[in-house]
Amino acid sequence: MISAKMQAAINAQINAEMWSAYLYLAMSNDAAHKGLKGVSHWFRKQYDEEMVHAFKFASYLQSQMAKVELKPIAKVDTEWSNVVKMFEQTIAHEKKVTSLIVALCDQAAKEKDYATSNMLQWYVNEQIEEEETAQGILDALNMIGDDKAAFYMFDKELGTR
Ligand code: OFO
Repeated sequence: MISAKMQAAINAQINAEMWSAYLYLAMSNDAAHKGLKGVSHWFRKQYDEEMVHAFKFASYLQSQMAKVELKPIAKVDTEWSNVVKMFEQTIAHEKKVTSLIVALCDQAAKEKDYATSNMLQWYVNEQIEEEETAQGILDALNMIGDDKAAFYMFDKELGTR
């Protein structure tokens, strides 16, 4: 059984993961609206990943006989001036999520909650990947600059995710 404090913290993280999903769904919709099929697809997949993150936390709570409490999801932006802005926000957001995961790790360590610490290791690794992937895409975008043909290929490439 996990502590009430840990239960509340994981429930807050479920909300953060769902907010992330909502953010990426909004980016997917905006990209579709701008005619960027590949970018839209990439963010739609990212939405799926965030929902997996949320469900994984929910399953963990249930395995510990703890209650999942779904809280309201705060509003997200719905429009971005360009794809660079989307990925800049993605990186900033993932850095913030990483800090939330680290705070959960700190809490688990403080409580000597080894089961939760162990479960959280998956998220620690996942965050490394999320930040690295988003940074790689932003680096590619910066290389592309104003090259329309390269941007066309970039959009196609993201569509293969
Ligand atoms: Fe759940 O990793 Fe992104 O936010």
